[in-house]
This record gives sequence, C-alpha cells and structure tokens, in this order.
Amino acid sequence: MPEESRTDDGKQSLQAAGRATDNCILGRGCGTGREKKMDEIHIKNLEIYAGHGVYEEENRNGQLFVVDMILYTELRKAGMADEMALSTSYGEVSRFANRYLREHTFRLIEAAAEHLARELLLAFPKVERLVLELKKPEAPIGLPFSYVSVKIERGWKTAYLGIGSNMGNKREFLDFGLQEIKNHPEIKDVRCSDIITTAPYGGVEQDDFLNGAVELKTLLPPYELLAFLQETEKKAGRERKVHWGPRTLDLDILFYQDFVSDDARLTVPHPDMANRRFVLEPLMELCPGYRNPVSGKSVREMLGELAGDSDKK
Ligand code: A4P
Ligand code: MG
Repeated sequence: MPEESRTDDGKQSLQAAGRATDNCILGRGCGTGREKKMDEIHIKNLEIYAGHGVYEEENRNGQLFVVDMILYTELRKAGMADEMALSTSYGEVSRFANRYLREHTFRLIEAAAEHLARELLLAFPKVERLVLELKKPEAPIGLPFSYVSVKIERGWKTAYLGIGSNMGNKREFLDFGLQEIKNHPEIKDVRCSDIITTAPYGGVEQDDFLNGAVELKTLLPPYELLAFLQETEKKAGRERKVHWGPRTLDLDILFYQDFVSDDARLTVPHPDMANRRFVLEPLMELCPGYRNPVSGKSVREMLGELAGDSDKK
C-alpha cells in the first residue's frame, strides 16, 4: 500500500473541524470524526452480591461487588422536556447491572466488566459510551486492603467502509456484504450510499466495478472490525490472487472515528482515498464534512481537489 502522507498542520485543521457545522445528513453527530463532548449520568457505589472469582467457593458462596458507572449521553432534550422517555433511567441501568452480574458467573472481574459494558451498551441505545469500574472489596488476598478493581471505557464508534465488487453477480455480492454487516450484533445504524459503476483504477486490466460506501456504528475495536470484514469477504468467495485484481467482494475500512494506524495489516484512514473518486463520491453522500484525521481535509475538500482530474492512475 502507498505510504500515507501526513501534514504538519493536521492538528490545527482538526481544531478548525470542531467548529465546522455538522454536515451529516442524518444530523446524528458523524460530521467530523471527532468524539463529541457529551453529558453524563453517574452511578456510584452500586452494591451487588454475585459469584465471580477464580475459586470455586467464590462462585458458590458469592460476595460483595461494587460498581461505579459514568454513562455518556445527550441530556438536553430530556432536561428541557422533563421527560423520562428522552433519557436513560439510572434505576433501570442499576437493576440491569444487578441482574446481569447475579445471573452470570465469570472467573475474572475483567470478564465481568467487559461483558456487562457490552450488554449495557446494547440494551440502552441512548448511551454512546460508558466508563465502568467494578470493585471487589472482599477479594481473597489475605492482606488488608479496601478493594481491587478494573476500570474500562467502551462505546459506539462511527466507521466508514468502502465496498466494491467486479466479479460475478456484483450487485448480489454487495447486497450479501451489506446484509452480513447489518446482521452483526455489535453493529448498528448502517447506512449505504448509492452504488455507482466505476472504471478500474490502478492499472490492472479488469471488469468495471460497482462501488459504494457504508456508514455504521460499532462496538468492535478496529482490528476486530477488520477480521469480521475479511471473514465476510471470504464467505463471498473472495480469493486473493492479484494485488488490486478482480474480486467478488472488497470491504475496506476508510475511517474509524479519529483512529489512525499505519500498520500494513490495517492502515486507517485509507491512505489512497484522496486519489480515488470511487471512494470519495459515495462518501460525499454520507459524510461530506468528515475530516481525515491525518491530512485534516474533509471529504468535500478531497473531492474538490480531485475535480476535473480523473482518478490518478
Ligand atoms: N489492509 C490494510 N489497511 C486496510 C483497511 N483500511 N481496510 C490490509 C481493509 N484492509 C486493509 O487487502 C490487502 C491487505 O490490506 C489485507 O491483508 C488487509 O489486512 P486485500 O483486500 O487483501 O487486497 P486488495 O484489496 O487487492 O488490496 P488493497 O491494497 O486493499 O486494494 P484496495 O485499496 O482495496 O484497492 N478500482 C475501482 N474502480 N474500484 C475499486 O473498488 N479497488 C481496488 C483495490 C483497485 N481498483 C479499484 C478498486
Ligand atoms: Mg481491500
């Protein structure tokens, strides 16, 4: 893959992006790629009696666990309307956590916290992310201490994918890929651009492509999202014979929130996107104001710079 280009003024541009208006056509905050400042609901020292531990008697007898949570969400509408349905009930969250930790048994508090955070994020859709601390004040250590704990932050991340096909029934392969994405339990709010027919880019002589872009929210970290997409490509009969060659289904991660990685296994943002009309045009439909966290340029700016130019070969 080509080396990505970093600009010195990337950081400054990102600050400017924070002031830019949200161009997302859904108006749900996917406009710039930066994590939004959110309101918070706090739950402190919630006491739950449950059976997590590596020793069998801990599982059998149970002990006290104490949970602290910060739920990041929007509270403005609920605050203005004084309406519970517009917020997330701290009572329901507390009872959910109590039930979940009592009904399941984990050896590690790491596992108990990880699974509880996931289940809370799936069950309470207004919560964008949360910080969860799980304390174990009666851990069998044999020394005086007040508690041991793990503290994790988890949440929904917005990602953009490029999808493409230029073999067989291209439309069916794209529909299959999209359906797999929609069916994943840790992916939601999936939106696809129009699908366009594009001439092959990159010098390999091959059939025309169908291309599009997909917006989604996911609980999967970047490498887990990549693994799922590669698995989906495989299910669609994808074989890797020629670099940049024909494929039944290609699923690339273009952006993952403001995550940056130049690892060959996962390069994000996609390093060549600024040269690819077949990537930028579908993205323009979904998120014109989204800023590349490396170059600081928005999708609209990248496409503007490509205008007149055909895809650079
Ligand atoms: N990889 C690194 N970063 C990523 C990322 N952000 N998303 C790694 C997905 N994969 C990423 O990919 C090769 C390796 O890239 C993987 O092992 C993965 O870990 P691949 O899908 O096996 O091979 P590829 O797709 O042939 O290579 P590459 O470099 O990803 O090519 P692109 O960028 O997918 O371009 N012309 C038109 N009109 N439309 C197209 O869609 N696509 C390509 C391929 C060429 N010409 C095209 C189109
Ligand atoms: Mg690819």
